[in-house]
Amino acid sequence: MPEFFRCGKFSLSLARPLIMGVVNITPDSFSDGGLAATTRTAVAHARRLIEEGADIIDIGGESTRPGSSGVTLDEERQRVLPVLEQLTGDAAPVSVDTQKPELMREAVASGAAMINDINALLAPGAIEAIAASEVAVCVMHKKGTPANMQIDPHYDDVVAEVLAFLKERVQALRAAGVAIQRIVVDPGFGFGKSLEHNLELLRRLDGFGATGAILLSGISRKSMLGRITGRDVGERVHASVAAALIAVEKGARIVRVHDVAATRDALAVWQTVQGKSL
Ligand code: HH2
Repeated sequence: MPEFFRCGKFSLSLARPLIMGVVNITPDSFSDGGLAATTRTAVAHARRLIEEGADIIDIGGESTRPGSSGVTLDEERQRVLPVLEQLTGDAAPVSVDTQKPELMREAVASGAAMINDINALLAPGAIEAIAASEVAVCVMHKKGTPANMQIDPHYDDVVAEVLAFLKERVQALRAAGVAIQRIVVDPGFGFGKSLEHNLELLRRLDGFGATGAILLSGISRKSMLGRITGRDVGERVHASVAAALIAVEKGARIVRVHDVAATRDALAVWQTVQGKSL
C-alpha cells in the first residue's frame, strides 16, 4: 500500500486514515436525501464537513440507492459542477461520485481531485477520461445495477470474487499509466450483497491489501447497519462509527462517511492507541 495518496494537486499522507465526507446533491439519497439538494446548501454542508475534519469531500448528483433508476447527464451536471466550482479553492480535495465519462472529463477540467465511480470505470471512455490527468480514482465492486442489485445476490466466495474483480481493475488502470498512489479500491458494501456477504467482506477486508492499491470502505448509515441494530437511517451514527473503526483496523485507509465529527474522534482514539501522531 502506498504511503501517500495522490489526488490532483494534493498529496495526502496515509500515516493516518483519511476521512471522506459525503455530500449528496440529490433529493432522494437513502442516507441524507434533500440535506444538500441545492448548490448553496451543498457548498455549506461540504464546508461544515471540512471544519469537522473531512480530508476529502465526495460530491454526487445521482443516488445509487437500491431500486434507483439514475438521472440524465444534464441533470447530474447541473447538480455537480456549480458545487465543484465553488469548492475547488478550498483546503480539501474534491471527489466527484459519477459513473458518466462525459461528466468525469468535465469534472477533471473543473478542478476535481478524484473520480469515485461505483461502476469501476467500466463504461467506454471512462479510463481515458481520467488517465492523462493527475486525478485519483476509486474503483468499486458492484453486482448488477442499483435498479436490481439487491434482488437475491449470489456468490460462491464473495471475497475471492470481489478481490479478483478489483485486481483486474487495478491492472487495467496501471496499463493505462495511472500510478498506484492514485488508485483506490472499494469492495462496495451493499452493492449487490446480502447482509452475510457484507459481513464476510468486512471480516476479511485485510485481504484486499493484495490489490496493492489504497483501500476505501463505505458502510456509513447503510442498511446492513439497520439490519444489525434495528435502527432507521438517521439513527445509525454509532453503528457507522463502529463499522468505520473495524474497517480501519483491517486496513482501510479511507473511510467514506456522513458523520465526520463522530468518525474523526473515534479515529483519533484509534490512531493514538496505535502510538502514532494525529
Ligand atoms: N456508497 C454510496 C455511494 N457511493 N462510493 C463508493 N466508493 N463506495 C460506497 O460504498 C458508496 C459510494 C451510497 O451511499 P450514499 O452516497 O450516501 O447514498 P446514495 O447513493 O443514495 O446517494
